[in-house]
Amino acid sequence: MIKPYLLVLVLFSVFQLFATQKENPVTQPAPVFPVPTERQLAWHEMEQYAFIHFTTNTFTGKEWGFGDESEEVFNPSAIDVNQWVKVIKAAGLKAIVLTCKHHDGFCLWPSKYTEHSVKNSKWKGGNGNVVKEVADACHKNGLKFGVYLSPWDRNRTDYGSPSYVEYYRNQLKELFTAYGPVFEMWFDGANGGDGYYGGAREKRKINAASYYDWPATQNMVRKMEPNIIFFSDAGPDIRWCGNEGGHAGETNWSTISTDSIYAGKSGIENLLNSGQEEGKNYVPAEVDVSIRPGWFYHSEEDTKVKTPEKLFEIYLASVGRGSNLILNIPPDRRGILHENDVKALLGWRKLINEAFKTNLASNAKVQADSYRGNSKQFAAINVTDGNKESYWTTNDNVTTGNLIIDLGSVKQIKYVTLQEYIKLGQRVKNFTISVWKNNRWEEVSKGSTIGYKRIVRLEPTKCEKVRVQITASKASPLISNIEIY
Ligand code: FUL
Repeated sequence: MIKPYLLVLVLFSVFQLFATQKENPVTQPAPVFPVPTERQLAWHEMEQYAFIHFTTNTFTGKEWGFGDESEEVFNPSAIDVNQWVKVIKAAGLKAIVLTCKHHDGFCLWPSKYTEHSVKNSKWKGGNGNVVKEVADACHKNGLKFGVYLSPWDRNRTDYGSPSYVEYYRNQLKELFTAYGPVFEMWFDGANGGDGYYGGAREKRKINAASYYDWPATQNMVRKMEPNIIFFSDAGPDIRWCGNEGGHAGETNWSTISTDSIYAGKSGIENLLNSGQEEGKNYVPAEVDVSIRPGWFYHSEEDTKVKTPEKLFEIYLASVGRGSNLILNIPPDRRGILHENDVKALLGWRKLINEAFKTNLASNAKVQADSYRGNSKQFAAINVTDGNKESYWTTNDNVTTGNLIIDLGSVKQIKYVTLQEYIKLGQRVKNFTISVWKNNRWEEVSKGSTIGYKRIVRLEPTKCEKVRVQITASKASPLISNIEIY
């Protein structure tokens, strides 16, 4: 017979246990630093947008104008930026980044700081303004607008001296005050050396690490546009992916240590392509590639426009590896996107729509081998609930785990999309995907990083269940989304 005082003790202990559990709900994992900023998170969600290269090169047939081109050559016969916007939107792209000034120094807006601009062209009798037209059309039609302002300027007499940096900053003031909001500022480290330079026609090399004093320029721009995303080889917000061929690294860390890299530094392409697992800064990669061999329109490349299939491969190697894609579509001499480019873009969109039409994992049953504190908040079901704010994760000391998605019946599958909850840092180092077939698990793919998004293409296969195994992670893995197509 149990003694009454013992019974009281047991009841009291049980009560205490519940009370402490109530006081200590399962907490979310600690962040793994560095973590993305709010503006980087918003940028990730854009996934893909357009690049537009348009200037005197379009009319001279060059890729890098020398800087001595007459303003008069810029004369599109039938410019229609609404056509650009319409096609770009239909292709699923979310923004346009425009070459407001390329290396030749010609400005697509009537800058008050130079004569080398549209104001001295024949186009619209010198009263035209491409930047304004494009910014207005974007903002009116729900696309974001971004600027490319080449730091290298082969036209300017004072390129290489401090006054040029002031000129560059003045132009940024013009652009950001008159044509905002601007979501992204694109600048590169290209400096081929020689140029017109106001008639000097010589070679000029600058010290890319110090000449432009980028931190001061960025502070100035950030004051005008607090949410601006700065692109350069080295960030600070997003980095170059290290090539212009359309592919982020198979292993792609959004983390990298930027203290020793700067725009224009050579020999860092591989580093930029894969990022660094232990990188001290969060600087995700952007993949820039042109739909044609060149960045500018050349009629002889009309037959060399990338096919929808090639563009689809690029999509998988960029967006499908956790980067954003900036796809260049150069307007022709009429000032519109060429028929062949339009056809390729729309064909590409169709391929994406077909491939990712029905998510077989939407609201599917999921099982995990373990989940954090056995709390519903971190259970497996969070990966198929369509809510990007919810995620599956494990206890602090557990850095591996598996999720089994039940498709309900045998289905043919070809793609698996994985997403980490990156707000608390990119973590996953390795994963595998297996399918349940002939009463056993068959491994069908393995990969390294996931990050914001990873799209895995499989040999088409039929199965009823799919298993995603996280085999290595920096800390508890946090998976917010799994889709299966
Ligand atoms: C490079 C430039 O030199 C090319 O002309 C092009 O603008 C590309 C996007 O960036 O660095």
